[in-house]
Amino acid sequence: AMAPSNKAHVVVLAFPFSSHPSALFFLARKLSEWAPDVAFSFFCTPKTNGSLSSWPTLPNLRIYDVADGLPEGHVSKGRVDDEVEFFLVATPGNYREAVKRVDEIEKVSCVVSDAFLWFAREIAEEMGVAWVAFWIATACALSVHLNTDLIRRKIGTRSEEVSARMDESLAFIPGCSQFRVRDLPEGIVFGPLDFSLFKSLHKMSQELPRATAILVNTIEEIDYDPVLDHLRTVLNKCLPVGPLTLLAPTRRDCDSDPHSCLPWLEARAHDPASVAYVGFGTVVVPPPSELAALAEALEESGVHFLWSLKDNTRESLPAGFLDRTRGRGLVVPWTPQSRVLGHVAVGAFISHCGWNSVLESITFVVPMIYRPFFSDQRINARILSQVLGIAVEVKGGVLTKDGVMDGLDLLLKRKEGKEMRERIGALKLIAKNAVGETGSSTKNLKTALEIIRGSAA
Ligand code: U2F
Repeated sequence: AMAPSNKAHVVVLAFPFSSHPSALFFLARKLSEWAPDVAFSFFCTPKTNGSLSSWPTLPNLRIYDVADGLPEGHVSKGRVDDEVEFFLVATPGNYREAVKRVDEIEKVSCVVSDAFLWFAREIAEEMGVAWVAFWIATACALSVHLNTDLIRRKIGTRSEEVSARMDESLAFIPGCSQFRVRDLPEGIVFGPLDFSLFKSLHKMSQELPRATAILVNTIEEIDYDPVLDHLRTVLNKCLPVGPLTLLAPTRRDCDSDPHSCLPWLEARAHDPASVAYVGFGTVVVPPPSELAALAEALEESGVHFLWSLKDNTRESLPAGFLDRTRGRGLVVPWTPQSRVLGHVAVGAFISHCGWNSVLESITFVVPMIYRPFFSDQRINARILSQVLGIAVEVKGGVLTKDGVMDGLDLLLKRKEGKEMRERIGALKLIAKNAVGETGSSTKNLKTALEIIRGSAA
């Protein structure tokens, strides 16, 4: 082994599912660019690390594999939950071993982790260094997780009692009066509370107050003050550093376009804000009946549309749909979403309200029609419609032909759509300022870097 140096060495532990690893990788890259004198070691599973390898390398950012816990010869059934389960069984041993190995070569001075990986606190403590956590979503979602025990005491966890209280407000948590029990993520008072990920998130809610700082992928001026104020009483330091997509604009060059979505959109450039973009992120699979209803709505509405649809769900489309809409619609398994939303032709976004998609809708000024499915998506949706006024729920809460057609008409044709676009335009400026040279997110990220670097002393 090399002689230990006094150089700061930060290990970054990523949670390997959905958009978590790429968000943390953005952050690690940004910090690496800002602090060329600090060594960064990024840890994730081999599959995810493989997908990150298309990024240009940085001399002070190295990538290491941790075991994914999958049994030998495991054949994926495409169910993320199974893979999460195997992965969690392998934790924290997989990260601990991998971190110990690099620590022997170059002394670790700080642990940065996805907030989901609560055991990073133990790993940091064993090495006598600070733990800084990263929360990928809103301050509101973070707050309801941190208040899991309180919510359980107030609402209960027996399904009969919870279902009777679904419409009650969460006003007993500061800043959360606009949310109802039904908006909560699964695993707090409803859903399979004994699912390993939910148990892990409960543990996270107990550990996060011990982190030196929590970075949140949100914008100080957009997420509300009462929620952030509350978080600051519970956490040692809470630093909004979003939107990461704006902080790392280099990503746009890496978003390749294998299915030629951009040239297709370019042919519609003469008609600004006329195309509907459909995308439900990386994990949601809408039920077949809803996919069929959505297809019918797109067909009957006559609008041009671009749809990011996983190949294994294509069979839910009505017979002949692709032929009948050829030329007017493009259905592909993956799009460079940021660049799509950034294209002038796109005017509406049918979305599940994943937080990254929400930030992209703001950044590229495209109003949403939403159909949230799980996790923090209902909370995000509620913020968009009740607080910010920049999105509409699909009528009835599930994808129906009439509901989707109505939403498309509102966003693409009616004055309400235009007004929403104006409101988003104002938010976009706020977001852009936040990541500008003297903006709040930039300042917070600099503070975070000082904390991360300072722990080297
Ligand atoms: C989970 O959400 P997802 O990862 O499913 O969805 P998003 O947060 O919206 O992130 C999807 C990202 O993938 C990109 C897109 C987003 O940056 O631009 N993408 C793409 O480039 N092309 C495609 O065809 C499809 C997607 C979870 F389900 C949510 O509840 C959480 O809010 C979210 C963040 O924690 O993670």
